Amino acid sequence: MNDMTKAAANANAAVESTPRFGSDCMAEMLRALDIPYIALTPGASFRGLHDSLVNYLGNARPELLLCVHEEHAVALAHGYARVTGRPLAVALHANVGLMHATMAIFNAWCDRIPMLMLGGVGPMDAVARRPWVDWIHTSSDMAALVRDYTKWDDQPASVAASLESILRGYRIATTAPQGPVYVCLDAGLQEEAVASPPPLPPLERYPAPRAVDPPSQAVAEIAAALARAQRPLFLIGRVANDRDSFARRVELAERIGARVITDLKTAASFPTPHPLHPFPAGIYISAEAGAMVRDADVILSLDWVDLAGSLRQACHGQLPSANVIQCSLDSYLHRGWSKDYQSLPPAEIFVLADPDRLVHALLASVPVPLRANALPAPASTAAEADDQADDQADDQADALPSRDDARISIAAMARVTSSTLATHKPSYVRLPLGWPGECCRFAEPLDFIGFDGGGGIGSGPGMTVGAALALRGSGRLPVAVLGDGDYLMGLTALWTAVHYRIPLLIVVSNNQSFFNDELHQERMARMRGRPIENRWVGLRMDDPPLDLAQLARGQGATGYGPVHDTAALQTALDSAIRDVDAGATCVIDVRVAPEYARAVSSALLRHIPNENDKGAQ
Ligand SMILES: Cc1ncc(C[n+]2csc(CCOP(=O)(O)OP(=O)(O)O)c2C)c(N)n1
Ligand SMILES: [Mg+2]
Repeated sequence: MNDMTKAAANANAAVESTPRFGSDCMAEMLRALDIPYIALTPGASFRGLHDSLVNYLGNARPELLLCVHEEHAVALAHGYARVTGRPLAVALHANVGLMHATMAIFNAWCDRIPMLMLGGVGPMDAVARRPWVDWIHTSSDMAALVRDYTKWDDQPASVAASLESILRGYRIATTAPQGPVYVCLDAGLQEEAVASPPPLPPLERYPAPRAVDPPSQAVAEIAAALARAQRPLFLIGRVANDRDSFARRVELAERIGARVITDLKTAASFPTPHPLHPFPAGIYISAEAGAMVRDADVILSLDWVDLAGSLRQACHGQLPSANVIQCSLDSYLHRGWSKDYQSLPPAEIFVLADPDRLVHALLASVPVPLRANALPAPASTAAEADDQADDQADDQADALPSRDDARISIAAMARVTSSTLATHKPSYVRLPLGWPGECCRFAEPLDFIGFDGGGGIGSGPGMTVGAALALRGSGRLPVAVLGDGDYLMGLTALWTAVHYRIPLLIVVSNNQSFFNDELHQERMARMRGRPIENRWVGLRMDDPPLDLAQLARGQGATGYGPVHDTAALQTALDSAIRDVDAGATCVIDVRVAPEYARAVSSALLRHIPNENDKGAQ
């Protein structure tokens, strides 16, 4: 019996066999869908459902995961789905709970994460409302708060309709392109006594829709284009994380002899040590990877996030000379409010298909290797080498007075951390912007889980807990390297990990600042001829210094640090690995120097000039 089932057994279960209330039926529907957990922060708008989950289903399948903030509940479901590909349910209290959850929902939306969010509202029948609180926590259109960044929503008006709505929501959330859905359950319906409960819809009559293969004509054209190509290049973005799909991508790249670029916004999708993957993955296209983009004559994008932006970055604002093939279903989700669909990509061939299905089909069309060996990767240009030298010189010139205490460089922290963890099968849930490429060695799916989707800081701890829950018992060590800002915004998510005995390791890259924005303030000051020494004002968090390890210990986790040098980091890592192996939730506070690699800073701060915008940098 694992800890979660023990927790379920500990509940004073008076499990009944026949549903008596509307929410008993709703809870049964969740069980029929085989949803293992429902993350929540409690609220009276779903007290009926809460009671049914505990006292009707016995707090098992789904089992409650108590979170101390709704943002953590959604982030947890996000991290879980990143690992398993499967949705969790999340219960969100009327108005205020949903409001708390919004940033995490936006992250999940941008990351195309399946999630079944259940809200409470009302009672919609005003006569049944309690004074005051039911009125402030009732809205005419609750889903309006999140409609622009959810895939679908509903507020069913009967118990029977609620069952259909939950089933439909599950199917929509899990159909590609995936996304979070929101079903708002009237508190009146949840609490309604049902004399003759509506039957659950028979799931075999409502199967998941079958995915469609890419059109054979398009597959033939793409296969021919790749066969003709002299310097084919794959950009691998949002794809499946199962081993078979991973292996098929390798097989296809080898048969075609295509070079490959992967990305840190998405999970490990191709072995980075493979000779066809010559340069490390990054959040932005590196100078070396950019040279490969410019050198390529055919580019196949497997749902690369921000294809147009990456091509423009690589080609200095110009269109690439290569023919571009885009394979993505994402345009099915594009809406007006959010611009997370990114710039319109140029593509001679655009296939509206699941990228892994295209890979599958191409393997059948390209049965033999087309090229014996990997193409050598082109060197970056002399101009780029000069730029890099200038950047290094700038680094010297720009250096601000350092703070008195000793700090580790991010590169040194990364080297020690990745080499120490290498033999413990780490799954990196998150890496910070300054993490050096040479420490991103991802040989298998789940070696790296991905990013947050929407750039919403504070999601790191919650996503880590969800990913670690999914990885529990897998033999992998879940590890997240989080900025101190991200950690501080989301740290009470750790309580859930401690409470449910979810082992994980968080290494905080603690520069005692929202440092990303120091770079922006420095840039503003430079552009306006103002003192760059002030770049830290309103951003630095060192007076008083925050005791990050103590904040972990305060929640029952194990906290190490602050560590100021690599020897102390090594010692802390060795102990933390033993602790995590024994089931602990661990945090190491590492004091790092405020710096990113210059190339990262440049990509972060500059928009890409285009032909009409030569002056702006
Ligand atoms: C919710 C939210 N607030 C503000 C920002 C703007 N922002 C982007 S990066 C960043 C700094 C994050 O600090 P930290 O996690 O410590 O990372 P660092 O840049 O210091 O490495 C901020 C505030 C954001 N992306 N999300
Ligand atoms: Mg920071």
